[in-house]
Amino acid sequence: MFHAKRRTFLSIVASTGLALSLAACGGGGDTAQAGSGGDGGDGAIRVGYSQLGAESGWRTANTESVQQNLTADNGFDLTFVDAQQKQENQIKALRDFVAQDVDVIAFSPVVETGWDDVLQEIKDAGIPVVLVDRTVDTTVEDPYVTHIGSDFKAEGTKAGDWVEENAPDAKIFELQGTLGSGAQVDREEGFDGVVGSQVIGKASGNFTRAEGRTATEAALQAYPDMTMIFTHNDDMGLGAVEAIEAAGKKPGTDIQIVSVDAVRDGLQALVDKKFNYVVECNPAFGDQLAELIKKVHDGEDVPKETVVEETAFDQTITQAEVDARPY
Ligand code: GZL
Repeated sequence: MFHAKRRTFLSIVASTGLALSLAACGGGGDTAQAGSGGDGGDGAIRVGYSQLGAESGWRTANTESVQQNLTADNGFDLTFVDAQQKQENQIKALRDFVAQDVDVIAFSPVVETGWDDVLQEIKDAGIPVVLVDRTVDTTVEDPYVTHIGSDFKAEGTKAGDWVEENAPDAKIFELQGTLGSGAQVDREEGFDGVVGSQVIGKASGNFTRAEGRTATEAALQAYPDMTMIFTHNDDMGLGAVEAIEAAGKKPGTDIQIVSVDAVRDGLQALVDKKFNYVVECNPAFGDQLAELIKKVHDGEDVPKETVVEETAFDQTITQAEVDARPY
């Protein structure tokens, strides 16, 4: 397709430094675009970004980081679309980006599967994909240029290691994220790989506080002997705190809580002794994402995978440390 040839041509031109000479020679309709690497106008990189939703404190922080870095001043023309956690909304946004012939598509897939058709359409259009945060499971060959995000399995393993060390007799209810999402699948695999024999029940809270509370209310009835909840994110864990307290029990004591994300509200629960251990999942990688997109657009080599750096926190964390957190 012309688009594919044009885009391939431009990326070769840009990456071999021919753009300037073509611009000087006035080599045809695309020369300006070759020189500017964008829509021929202000030279900004036109990015279509499909964000999966606004379901959690982590997602809010991630959206802020992306929007604070993919700015006009930083050389971007960003179209940012929130899918409200609906895959069909993401697929529509991705198709719109193809129709708009953006320079780069970036998205965080709400679940791992169901992307084959649209990823093939994007590939046929010759538009490079930068995968952000979540992961995809697709039959499309080489569907994206690069992925930036966390190692979710390592996060689950880190949580399991703490439980193995500090609560080897715990009877654990696993409060899972959106079923079929990379974060849910891999955190479950990592955690259960260490202490799966201690898990007495599982249910999804879809990464939201409200659904985390509802799932925990049911679990407290179904598993009255639970002594711990492993929650795949802080928001569901905070919903679990509400359910545990409504049941007349003490979160962090009667029922310990191990969580993932380390947004400020989650760390505050740690200071308040309602959470017991929190594995960090860093959402603030918008600066790294911006640099990756620039390199992809300019046809420069990029790593297939960029894993963001993360740590973990226990109840030794101080209020001052929590107050100093950026999100
Ligand atoms: C993890 C991210 C997860 C967070 C949740 O990178 O995809 O989605 O852990 C968010 O808070 O909903």
